[in-house]
Amino acid sequence: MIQRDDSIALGRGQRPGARQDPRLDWWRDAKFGLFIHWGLYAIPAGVWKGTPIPGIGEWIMRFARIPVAEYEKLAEQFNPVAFNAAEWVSLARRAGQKYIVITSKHHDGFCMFQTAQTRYNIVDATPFGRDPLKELAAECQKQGIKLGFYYSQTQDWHHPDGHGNDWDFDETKKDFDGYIEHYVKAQVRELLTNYGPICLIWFDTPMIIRPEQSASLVELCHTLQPDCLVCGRVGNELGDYASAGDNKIPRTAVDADWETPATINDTWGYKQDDHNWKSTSDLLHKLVDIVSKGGNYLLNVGPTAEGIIPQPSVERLLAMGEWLAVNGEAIYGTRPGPIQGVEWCRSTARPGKLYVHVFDWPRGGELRLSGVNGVTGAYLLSDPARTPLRVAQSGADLLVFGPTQAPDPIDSVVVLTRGSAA
Ligand code: JFZ
Repeated sequence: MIQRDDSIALGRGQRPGARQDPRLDWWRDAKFGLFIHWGLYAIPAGVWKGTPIPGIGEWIMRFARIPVAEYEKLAEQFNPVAFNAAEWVSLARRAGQKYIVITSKHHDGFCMFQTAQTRYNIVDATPFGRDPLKELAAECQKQGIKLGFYYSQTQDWHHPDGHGNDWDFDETKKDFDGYIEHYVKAQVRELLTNYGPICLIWFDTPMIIRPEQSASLVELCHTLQPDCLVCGRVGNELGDYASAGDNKIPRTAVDADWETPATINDTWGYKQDDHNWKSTSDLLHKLVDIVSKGGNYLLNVGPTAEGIIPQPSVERLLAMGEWLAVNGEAIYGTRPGPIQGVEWCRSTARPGKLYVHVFDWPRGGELRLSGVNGVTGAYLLSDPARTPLRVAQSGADLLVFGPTQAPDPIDSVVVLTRGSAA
């Protein structure tokens, strides 16, 4: 079952009808991205001193109230020698994903990039000594995938003035303004200066950030790289596009620029005990459901401390890529179609064509569609010969006569041509 929810925070630039900004054109067409949550939390992988810690893995420092002095030591062991930027980027490409968003700094404050603002970073504090974001940036350029950075601007449990750590630091004595002004801004500047073109910055959990602070972060990003998009979680209803709640899909089509960030299992950062993998069918249905409502799907993987993307994630992404290799025309560059609110199918559209995504193929292969008109022909997207399917009008409904067996067990796409496009 698809979980539905209407909780989309629409920012100023994202009000219905506001899909005008051409800087988002690529993003509106991309539909599917790879989210990567990777950091020191992959070492404990959900278990601290022998005790499994419930909840999402990248939150272990807070959930177990681990003191900075103890958590910091994880850096001395962090040596992900199996990390291979070319393989990660190639996985995204083969999965049919058009952009990658990776954690540059999550709430634990550990920097997965070289920064002059703290020695608490992967180059200076680990035996690994390499900058994986540099390597990913080079590979993304090479393989034609866009790269964006997740950056936790409000929560930082390592910085004495960052928000969220009340077990080491006294929240009332924090200079949060100074932290934003001198630390966060300096790091955003590094991220948007040292890694080539960055497609977006994915800020998160705005919490206590004030409107003028959110606004100045947006401005900083746009000044450094005018084409860099800013995720709505920068806070205070700002940013270039809206973010749905994690794993949440709106009930109906939303005429705004929005994205659903989602897990493949139940955690973002790697957890050794989380084997609750969603099926390929569920993941593809979610992608299609989201695209049919006008959104993007940012699907997460949590690599291990060795730098390996868990095999169950790889298998599912590749299976999605196989379906997309055949049916991508019904996803990329499309807009929501006219058939909405029907349980057994979804619809996407582009000028002259309407794509009916059939999740539950009807007995006998006879599709009854309401609310479509001007149809001049029909064929299965998976059929290279485009053998015409018989169509007939039945009152206000359109009937399409397909094969008796579902052409695809997950989503069979029927193309309806309209107007002059034959
Ligand atoms: C945040 C993070 O705290 C989490 O670790 C992860 O990075 C995720 C992608 O984002 O968690 C959230 C943020 C917003 C909502 C839920 C979880 N929300 O709006 O429902």
